[in-house]
Amino acid sequence: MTRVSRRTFINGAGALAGLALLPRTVVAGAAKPIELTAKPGMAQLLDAGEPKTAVWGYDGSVPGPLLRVRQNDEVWVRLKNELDQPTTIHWHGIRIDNRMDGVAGLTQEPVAPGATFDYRFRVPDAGSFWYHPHNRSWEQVARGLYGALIVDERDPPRVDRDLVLIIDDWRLQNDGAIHTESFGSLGDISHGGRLGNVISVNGQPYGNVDVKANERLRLRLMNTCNARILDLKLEGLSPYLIAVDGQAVAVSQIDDGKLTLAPGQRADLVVDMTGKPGDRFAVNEVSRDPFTIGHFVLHPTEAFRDEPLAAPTALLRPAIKEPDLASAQDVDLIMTGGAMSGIEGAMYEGVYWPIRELVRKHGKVWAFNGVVGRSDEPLFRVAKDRSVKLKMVNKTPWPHAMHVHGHHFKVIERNDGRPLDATWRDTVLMDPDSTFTIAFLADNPGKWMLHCHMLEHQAGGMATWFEVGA
Ligand SMILES: [Cu+2]
Repeated sequence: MTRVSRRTFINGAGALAGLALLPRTVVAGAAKPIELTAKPGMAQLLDAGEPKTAVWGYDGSVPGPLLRVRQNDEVWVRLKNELDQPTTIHWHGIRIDNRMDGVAGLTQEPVAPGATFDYRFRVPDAGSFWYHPHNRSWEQVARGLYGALIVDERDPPRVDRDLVLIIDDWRLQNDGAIHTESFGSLGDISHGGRLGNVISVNGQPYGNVDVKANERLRLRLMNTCNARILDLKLEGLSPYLIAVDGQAVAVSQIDDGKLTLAPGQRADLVVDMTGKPGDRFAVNEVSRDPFTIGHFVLHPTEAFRDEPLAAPTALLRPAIKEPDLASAQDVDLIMTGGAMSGIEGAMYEGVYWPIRELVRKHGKVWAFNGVVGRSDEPLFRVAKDRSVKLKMVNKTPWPHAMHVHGHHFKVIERNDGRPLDATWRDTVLMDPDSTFTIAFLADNPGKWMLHCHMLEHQAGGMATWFEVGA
């Protein structure tokens, strides 16, 4: 069963409903906390008339409430856990106070069922971020625990509408229920991760958006899939890329409308609905198993304006300090393991295991520098305000979405033939058998995760941490 394929056909024939807004927008920055309750809920992920899906969500909804705050303001969220297992919230991409980073067992104890935890932090960067658990995330994110955190610029660019589009995939049974038996399956862990068979946009079956000709949208695209790399194409449109992983970039026009988002990544686009009344533009996923995610549906008679607006100006440059490459601390990270990789064995919990036992006894298949998962010792320690040059060698036949906590980095060397750019990222997609060197200034003290954001790879061993001195 691949609903992903079937949906392509259904979508062409079905009635077009407008995409609802995210369930609830909460403006943070107040004098009292916003309560977010992690709890079970129901979502209509399949078409109307088909069964609903029992999910876990923040306030029971998928996605969770859209949190909105202005740059440099404070977010104060009181997480209440009404699940039957411990959880946390990680604020993906925020250069955050380490105590608020939400990594169970590293920056905090997991929040027990029935307990609460207050997350209180300032947001230094404007942009598009998201939040999700960092405890059993391969299960908790797949069940629907995620939401968007938008940090508004003090002087936001002029657009007619600002839309968050959160794209997720789900592995559902025919009765609409989440396929829970395959959580943590060795097949997923050792291959490309848990790939769903149903796509949702903002928790709905399709991302159809009613627009008018020459309307200008800011689209905040987010990939919250456990493991699916999204090769998106805005058919017939030429969006401007204005930010990546929340951070402003030099404005560039994407002539063919194509954009790749690995799990965890975000892109901000400014897109003009350059067409005539009645036109439709599909948003397609164009990789090996193509499908349609939604359409922009232009009003049949009315235009928003006669001509599209002029190209947008760039957002303010990120306030991130450049690393000093000459004095940087060099760190090597050798990534091994996975199916068809020929790894012989690795260290796990202080003991060397041959690969067969590692798999059979522990369900682990990946290693960083020969070590499976997070151990007591960090991958490296670095003094505060020293730069780090991290050379990541992917010796596996699989792509990986490498994510650094607490810092944004630049890719300063890559051997996959793609050009270097000045983009600040928190997550970077590495091809199989590729080598990337990233650099950042370690200016945020604390214990920070470095892991693959394909959540089954993370669970299967692709996770480590580093420590920035106080
Ligand atoms: Cu990976």
